[in-house]
Amino acid sequence: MSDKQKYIRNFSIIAHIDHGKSTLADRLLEIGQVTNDRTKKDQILDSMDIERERGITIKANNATFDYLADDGNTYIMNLLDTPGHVDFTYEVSRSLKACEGVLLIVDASQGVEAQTLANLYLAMEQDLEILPVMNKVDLPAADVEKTKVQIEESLGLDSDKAVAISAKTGLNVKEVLEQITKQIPAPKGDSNAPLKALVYDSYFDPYMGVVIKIRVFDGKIKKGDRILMMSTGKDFTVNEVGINRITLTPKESLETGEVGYIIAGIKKVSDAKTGDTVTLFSNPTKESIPGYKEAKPMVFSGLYPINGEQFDELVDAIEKLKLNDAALVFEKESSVALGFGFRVGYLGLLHMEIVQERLEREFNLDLITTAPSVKYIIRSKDGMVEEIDNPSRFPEPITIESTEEPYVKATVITPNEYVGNIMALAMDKRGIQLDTVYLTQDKVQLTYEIPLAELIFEFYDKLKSFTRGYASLDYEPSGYKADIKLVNPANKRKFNIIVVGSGL
Ligand SMILES: Nc1nc2c(ncn2[C@@H]2O[C@H](COP(=O)(O)OP(=O)(O)OP(=O)(O)O)[C@@H](O)[C@H]2O)c(=O)[nH]1
Ligand SMILES: [Mg+2]
Repeated sequence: MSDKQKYIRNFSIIAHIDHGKSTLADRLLEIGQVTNDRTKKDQILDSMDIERERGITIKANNATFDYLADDGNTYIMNLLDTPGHVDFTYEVSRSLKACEGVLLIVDASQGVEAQTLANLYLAMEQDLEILPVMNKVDLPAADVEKTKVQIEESLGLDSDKAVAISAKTGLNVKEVLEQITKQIPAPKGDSNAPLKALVYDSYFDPYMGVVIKIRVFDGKIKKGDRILMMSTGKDFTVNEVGINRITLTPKESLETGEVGYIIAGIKKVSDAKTGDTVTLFSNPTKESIPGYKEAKPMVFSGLYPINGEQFDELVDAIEKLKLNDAALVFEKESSVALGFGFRVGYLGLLHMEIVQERLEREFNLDLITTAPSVKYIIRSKDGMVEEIDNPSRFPEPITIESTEEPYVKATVITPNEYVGNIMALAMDKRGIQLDTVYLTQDKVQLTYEIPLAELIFEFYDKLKSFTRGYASLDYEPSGYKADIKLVNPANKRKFNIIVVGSGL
């Protein structure tokens, strides 16, 4: 391992929503002198307007800084800040592939929540080093001792390792960096091997074309190199390589273990695929890096330009957005009332809202979406099996033999005083209880199997109001089950809502 490689640390910051990831990133970037009194602003890595207005991260973002550690060595730190909301878990799993370790933040005034666990499992699947960090200790409600118990008992991590910090005031934040240098391993990889780099994200810049974010696993890449994109077989010449220090900062080269960006005159967005492997044209690596699992859309809706003449612009816009949002799935469709548009698959309702808003803002379009729907499997009486996510394509009920609908495994974490309310809500939403685990004396984890259609349309809002905002929710697909409501006349109401909901 080269000397330089020994002092590289790549880590993601992961946590439940609002536990302070982006605020901690701010403090780390101050220490790394990437930002200063003049340039700093709160949650600086939340660079999109929508993120700033809503106060949440929706897009993973990275930044690189130098850190002079107490051992006298200067480390190259690359941090990846990730979103906490369940709809954007795909961003987290992509970021993790570029890292050797994670900071798992737990808000010490709230304790372990549903996405704390979900994100912990993602990091464990990737075999990453996990450093628990207790945040917000400046708050009067913070309870460090109780949080330590949860870190031990619910997360199964060593709480002695957990640093207690305030990302807001900066208390103990430097200690987090020291722990990163000591606990998170340097990247492995062979600097003499042929170039092997993973495309973990990209975006379209109107001036520079496609900017590709990469993690170099073997070899190195520099300006002037002729590169090969392994999944498409296309080759390009590198115009610029560099690192992100809030602004893109060109460098001579990117070497084994580093995370940075390349610009290679790629104009067509389909030529830069997230999950692809970049190698050298003249000396390619033999094996590509296993890419990402495709994100599975959960919710579908139609997306149409209000002004039909904007359809071509929408085609261009949605392809460019896909570069920066690998979870987006779409296909062209048309409707009598709305003309030409797209059927789009999203990871959840917030994702749906954000996609529409980004297309409108970033590409200056006026759009309408049709009511969201999940994907049903319909078996008709003549033996046909169809997957239908568009309510307007539902066959006549009389021709239907049976239908199946998607279910999810939903995990709710709640203070125990609300357990009764949640059970009533879940029953009302056709949930099947699978498990109840006491995480601590006063915190319970309930697991349900519940129809996705019920979960996305009302469950979350009701859960929040039934528990005064204290419960948290995570979910993952768990397959299809018979959908009784379509064939049972007593449940016709629901069927009507979905069909009427299509409206257009
Ligand atoms: N009192 C206090 N507030 C904090 C601290 N860290 C973060 N906050 C506040 O908590 C809120 C959420 O902080 P963010 O940094 O945006 O949280 P996040 O984890 O990045 O949120 P998502 O990216 O949306 O998941 C903000 O209002 C912060 O000011 C802290 O140490 N103490
Ligand atoms: Mg954030």
